[in-house]
Amino acid sequence: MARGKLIVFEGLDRSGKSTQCERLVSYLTEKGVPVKHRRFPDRTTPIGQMINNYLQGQTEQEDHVIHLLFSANRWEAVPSIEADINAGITVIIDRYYYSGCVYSAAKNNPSLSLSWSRHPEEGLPRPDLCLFLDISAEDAAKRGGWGEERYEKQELQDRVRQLFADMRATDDGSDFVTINAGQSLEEVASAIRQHAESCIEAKLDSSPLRRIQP
Ligand code: Z5A
Ligand code: MG
Repeated sequence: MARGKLIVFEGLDRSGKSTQCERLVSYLTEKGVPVKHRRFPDRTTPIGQMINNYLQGQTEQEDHVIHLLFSANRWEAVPSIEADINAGITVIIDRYYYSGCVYSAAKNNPSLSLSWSRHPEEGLPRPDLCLFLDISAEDAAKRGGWGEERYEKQELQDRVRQLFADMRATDDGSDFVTINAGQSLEEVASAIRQHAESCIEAKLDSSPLRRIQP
C-alpha cells in the first residue's frame, strides 16, 4: 500500500493557515482521499495544556523550557503520525517545526538562537510538502487586531517575519512552496489544492518518510 503524505501549513499570524487547512481537509475528504487533520500546539494533551496556559498568560515558563515543551508536543504525536502515514492516510498539519523555531528565536534571548532552537526538531518526520502562506504586514493588519495571546504583538511578529525568511533561506527548502496569502480565499485555496494534489499523486510512494536533518 502507498504511504500517506505529510503536508504542513506554515506562515505568519492571520495568513489564513487554519482556514485553508480546514478547506483542504474537507476538499480531499470529499474526493475520497484518506486524510487526518492535526494542529500544533495540540492543546488537548497534558503538555499541550501547559503550553495553552503559557500562551494565555496564566503561567510563566523559562524561554528554553517552553521551547522544549512545544517540541515535545510534536514528538509525542510522532507515533500516531507515523502510524497514519504507514496506513496510507495523508496527515495535514496546521503549524509545525518552522513555527517552533521562529517564535522562540524571536524572543532575542542570547542563548536561544535559531540554530539552537532547531536541534530538538531533528529527527521529526519531514514534510513532503510545506505550504508557506505569505502575507504582507499591511494585508495581515486588514484582517483585524491581535488577540490576547502572548505572542500577538507587532514587534515580535516583525521579528518572526524576518526569521521565517532567514529559515527559508537556510533550511533544506525542497519541500517548500510559498503561496501568496494576500489573495482571495478562493484563489489561495485553489493554489493550495494544486500543490497538495500533485504531492499526493507524486510517485514517492515507495520512499520512506524522511526525517528533519541536522
Ligand atoms: N507557536 C510556537 O511558539 N511554537 C510552536 O512550536 C508552535 C506555535 C507550533 C498559537 O498558535 C501560537 O503558538 C502562535 C505561534 C506559537 N503564536 N502567535 N502569535 P496557533 O496556531 O494556535 O495560532 P492561531 O491564532 O490559530 O493562528 P494564526 O496564525 O493567528 O491565524 P491563521 O490560522 O494563520 O489564520 P486564520 O485563523 O485562518 O485567519 C485569520 C483571519 O483572517 C480570519 O478572520 C479569516 O477569516 C481571515 N482570512 C483568512 N484568509 C483570508 C483571505 N484570503 N482573505 C481575507 N481574509 C482572510
Ligand atoms: Mg490558526
